[in-house]
Amino acid sequence: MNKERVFSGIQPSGSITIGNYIGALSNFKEFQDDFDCLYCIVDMHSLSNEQKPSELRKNTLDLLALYLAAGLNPEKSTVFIQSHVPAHAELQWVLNSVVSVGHLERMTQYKDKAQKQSGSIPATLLNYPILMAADILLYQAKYVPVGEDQKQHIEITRDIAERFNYRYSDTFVLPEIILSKSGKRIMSLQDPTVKMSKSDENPNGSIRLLDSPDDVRRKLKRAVTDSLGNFDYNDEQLGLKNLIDIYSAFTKETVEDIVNFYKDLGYGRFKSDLGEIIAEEVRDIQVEYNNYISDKAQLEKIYREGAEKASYMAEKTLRKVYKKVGFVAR
Ligand code: AQP
Repeated sequence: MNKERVFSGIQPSGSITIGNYIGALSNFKEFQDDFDCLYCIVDMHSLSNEQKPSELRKNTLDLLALYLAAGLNPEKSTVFIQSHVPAHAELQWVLNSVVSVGHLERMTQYKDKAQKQSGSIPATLLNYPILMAADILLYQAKYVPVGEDQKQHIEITRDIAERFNYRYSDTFVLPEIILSKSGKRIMSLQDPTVKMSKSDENPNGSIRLLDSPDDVRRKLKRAVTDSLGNFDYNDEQLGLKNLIDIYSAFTKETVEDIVNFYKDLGYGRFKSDLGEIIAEEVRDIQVEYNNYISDKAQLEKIYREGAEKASYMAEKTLRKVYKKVGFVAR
């Protein structure tokens, strides 16, 4: 029996954070045995923000090594780099024709990120959701494990698929989001009203998977909480609430158990314990990461084979799409 497909990706637009890890990467391996999984490093998406070429190249290979360090097995999952499969860009072009500019301009992520641009807004930022739809629809993926911030992008992907299917007859599977059980949205350690992001310019706002254990502890110590001194989980104490979410994501303990345990011990002890918990997990990941990143030949073999497998699946969908829209077959 054919297994259902899972697709997800992360942009190498910086060094990845524990937000990316909790919301996405740490969940990827769970699907490997029961689903046909494709995990992509979406380097083309990174061009929605200015990138230094040498950093983009480094971050892409780092992310591949981190995928492997986090338990992705290329024998089970297709692990590849987006720009190695031209069908992503080709399908995106076709899908442009079923999306209105107005719809793209109403996307929350576009509005947020456009506002932060100091100069002119690159068209890649506006078109980002169409490329993301192409990524998913190319592989007829049924499930997409992502963080909560991507919910609207999955909705527009379904919308695009429905419009295409309506106009040209049934072609695409409608994908569904899978949110991680704990920590759907991890917030900045310096401002708990904004999402923790890898492109955050404040180095203390996020913990990176490649941060040293000492940096992890230091950032935790500096994390913004409040002066109420009341160990509780609520919307008046957003900094503490976020740290409890992170604690729960790393330990799998319930919020209730965490609050009960720390309510008499105080913020200081809680932050210091959390620093140790994250530092330990990050250290384990880094041991694996170092093994992979030091073997460039092996990384190259993995991304080449991944691109070959992904291209085979992608081309099949693209041929079907080209035929339906009326392109003459080559
Ligand atoms: N703070 C977060 N909490 C939970 N999940 C998160 N994700 C991102 N931030 C958080 C999830 O990580 C996956 C990869 O995201 P992406 O790289 O494709 O883009 P993003 O959501 O824009 O991530 P960043 O870190 O905020 O990157 P930049 O700064 O480049 O925009 C997705 O599944 C996302 O939900």
